[in-house]
This record gives sequence, structure tokens and C-alpha cells, in this order.
Amino acid sequence: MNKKILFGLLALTLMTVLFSACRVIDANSIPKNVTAHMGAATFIQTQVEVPKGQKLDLVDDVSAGHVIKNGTWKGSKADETKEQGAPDVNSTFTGNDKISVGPFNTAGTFQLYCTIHGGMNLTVVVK
Ligand SMILES: [Cu+2]
Repeated sequence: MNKKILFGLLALTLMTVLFSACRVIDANSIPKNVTAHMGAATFIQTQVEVPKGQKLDLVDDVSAGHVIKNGTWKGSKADETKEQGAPDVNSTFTGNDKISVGPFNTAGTFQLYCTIHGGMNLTVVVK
């Protein structure tokens, strides 16, 4: 009789521990990456701020493709300079897709550009 009660208590304790261990995580509480959206031949916002250590989601909202790399358009010339501390970025978009770049682990200002579309620049400020 006593053994049965003891076993019951033990099972109850075990179940309490198990249930409290698998608490529900609200999807909205998970930090999301900062996003930079792309149109047909431009970045929708030309500057984004990324918290240090986080990634950046590049989102192609249209059917046009893009090739995003480190560097910037200076007039009609592409300057492929990669700043010190910048993550390697070389992402090919085929349209209506999303690629995460980074993480950006160094504070500073970093330039990204599209090799296909002249003047398509994005400034990433990492703080
Ligand atoms: Cu482009």
C-alpha cells in the first residue's frame, strides 16, 4: 500500500518536471534578423542597422535576380573593397527568395552592392 503511494508520488513528480521542461516558446519572442528588401533594381531601404553579432536577411520581393557582394557602386564603377571585419557576402538571388548574410560581428559601416544593377547599394551599420 505504502509502496503504491510512493510510486504515485514519484510518477507525479516526474511528470511535473517533464511538463515544466517543455514550456511553450512564443515564436514572436525569438529575435528576428533585420531585413533589407530588394525591388527590381534597387534596395528599398538603402541603409539598415544591424545589432552586433546578428545576421541580416536580404529579401528579394520581386522576380528579378540579384547578385549581392561586398563593395559599392561609385558612379558607374563597382568598387569591390571589403571592409575589415565585414562578413563575406556573395549571394545570388533568382527572384522572390531570401538569404541570410553575416553574422556581422564587428561594429562599423559596411557596404554591399548588386553586381547586376548599377547604383544598387546597401549600407549596413553595425552597432
Ligand atoms: Cu540587383
